[in-house]
Formats: sequence, structure tokens, C-alpha cells
Amino acid sequence: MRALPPGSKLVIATHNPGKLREIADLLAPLGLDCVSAGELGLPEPDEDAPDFVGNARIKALAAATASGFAALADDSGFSMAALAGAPGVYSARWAGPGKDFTVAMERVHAEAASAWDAGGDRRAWFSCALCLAWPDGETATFLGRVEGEAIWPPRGANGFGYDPMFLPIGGSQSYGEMPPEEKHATSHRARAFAQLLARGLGRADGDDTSEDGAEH
Ligand code: ITT
Repeated sequence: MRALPPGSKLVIATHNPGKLREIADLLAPLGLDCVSAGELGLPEPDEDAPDFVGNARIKALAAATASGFAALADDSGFSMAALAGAPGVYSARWAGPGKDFTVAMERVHAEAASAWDAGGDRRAWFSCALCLAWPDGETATFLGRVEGEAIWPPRGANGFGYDPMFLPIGGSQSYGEMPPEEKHATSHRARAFAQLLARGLGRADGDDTSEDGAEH
């Protein structure tokens, strides 16, 4: 993967303030010169790919091409086993035009009603695809996933999106209750980031050391 040494300009290709906060925290140690797609006034492209990797590539390439700088995009979502993986890539859309995640969580609860009964299948997971793109069209993508269970009612006001209804395996606090630094150490986003960092983001030599991820 091409090097992106300290001081390099990197566009964080998201318009979601919750994600932006988490990505900025995860990138902070690298000393990059980060600017968000919102600050640059970049438009939001149509996310019409069928999977997280495809949508992350669409967003990263759109931002890199429009800005002329390397860009990092995140496509992510919440999935429930009882809903065959939904809302998945439609996680943002389930919140409606008002981007109200109380509405989205209530819809998950209503559609998975049988899972909330004793013995129902409450397995849930978060997925995150990160795509780093350069203005000439080169991309590298990385996937992270964290398993847990969906809880009802939602708990906690930390994080964003579906965090209050997700309890990671082995944990006692939902992502909405957990201190941000704990989520950032273990989440789907943190796992995708670990692969990205292992592939040399922020290092001068860009040495490839991980077998995960994909480059095009
Ligand atoms: P951008 O495309 O501008 O990045 P978005 O919110 O539209 O913003 P996505 O299409 O990737 O992004 O939607 C993913 C949704 O999944 C997001 O809006 C959240 O509600 C949810 N989600 C993703 N990661 C999450 C996390 O760590 N905690 C809670 N919810 C999360």
C-alpha cells in the first residue's frame, strides 16, 4: 500500500459526526493533516453498492477525486441474525430522513419482535469497511466486525447510531454505556483500523505486513 507519512493531507470522507469523532480519535497518533468531507463541502455520493466494501469504495473514490487528496471512507452498519443481517447496509436509511436512530432502533425492535421473547435469537454484529483511496483511483479496503447481542430497551447515551442497543460478547456495558476509549479499542471500526495501520498507514515506507484487506 502506498505510504501516507505524518503530515500528509487526508480527507475523512464522512458526513456522520459520530463516525468523524471516532475516526479522528483512531487517526490521532499518526499526525496526519486531516480534513473532513463536510469541511471541504464535498457532496455525498449515492451509496448504491450491495455491500459495505463497495459503498466504502464509492465514498473514498468520490472524495479523493473531488479533493485531489487521499481519502478515507467508512461504510458500516448494524446487523441482527433474526433479521437475516438487516438493517446491514441500510442501517443509516432505517433512521429515516431525520436521521433519528431512536426511530431506527424501534424499527429493529419491531421487526425482530420474536427475538425478544425468551429463547429468541438476539445475536447481532457491527461491521465496518474502511477504504483508503488516492486521486488516481488506487484503493485499499479493510473489514472489521464485532459480535454481540441486541438488547432492549437501549442503554446509555455514549457513541452514536445503534450503540445503545448493542452488547458486545462478554461485556456488561452496551456501546452506549461504555467509555469511548473502550469502544475505540475493541469495535468493528477499531478492528478495521488495526489492519489499515498494519499495512503502513502513517509510516514512511508503507511496508505491507498484513494479509487481510484488499487492494485494487
Ligand atoms: P457517511 O456515509 O457520510 O459516512 P452514514 O451515517 O450515512 O455516513 P453509513 O452509510 O456507513 O454512514 O451508515 C452506517 C450507519 O450504521 C450509521 O449511520 C450508524 O447509524 C450505524 N453505525 C455504523 N457504525 C456504528 C457504530 O460504531 N455505532 C453505532 N452505529 C453505527
